[in-house]
Amino acid sequence: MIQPPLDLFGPEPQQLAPHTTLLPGFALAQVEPLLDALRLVLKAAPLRHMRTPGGLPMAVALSNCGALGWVSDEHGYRYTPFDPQSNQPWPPLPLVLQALAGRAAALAGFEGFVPDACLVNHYRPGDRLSLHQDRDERDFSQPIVSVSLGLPAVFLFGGLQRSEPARRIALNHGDVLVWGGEDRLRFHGVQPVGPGVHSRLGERRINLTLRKAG
Ligand code: MD3
Ligand code: FE
Repeated sequence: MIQPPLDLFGPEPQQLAPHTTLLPGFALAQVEPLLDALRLVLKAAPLRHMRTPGGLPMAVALSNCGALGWVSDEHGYRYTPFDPQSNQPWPPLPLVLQALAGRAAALAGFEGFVPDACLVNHYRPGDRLSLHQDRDERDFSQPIVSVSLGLPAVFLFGGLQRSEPARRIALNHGDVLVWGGEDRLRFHGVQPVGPGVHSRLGERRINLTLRKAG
């Protein structure tokens, strides 16, 4: 039997929509430096369950790094320069993460992307993120870059209206997704993470989303 050549770095970029590119395994070569940087970030700004404006705690635990961080509380959603838990600035955006996001964005056609905010989403098996739009950033012409680590997840890739049916797309450890342009305001979410133990991260999925918020 003829075998295809072994592709150590996964398949080619996948164009999911005109301005949405999945880069399978793009972060794999940087996982250890990323995790080292993340450890420092979470030591300074621990993961926490933020409350929705309705008062309910979110299933996903989150934190931030960069000049701006996203917070949710009884007053609503917003980006702030200070961690309300410590009244200190959010930890700086690690260079390894900023550089990875810049390279991924450029590959997807967004040159010169310089993020100023990175949300850290932490999922345990069973945790989900319901369908939403990301519209708290100032400039929707700037893309968002997401890095998935740990347990796999199925993300819901919807349309510009909540009522449109969503496609289901697998996101695996090391995958990077870039979306911008007309896809920037698509509804999206994450299905409940299935049970499992990832060889490096254990019983968790971590998603980093890099944004230009300010
Ligand atoms: C863009 N995070 O933090 S990122 C968020 O995996 C957030 O933690 C998710 O949504 C997570 O705001 C998803 C990847 C993603 C998935 C679907 C999309 C980005 C998308 C659909 C349209 C546009
Ligand atoms: Fe989102």
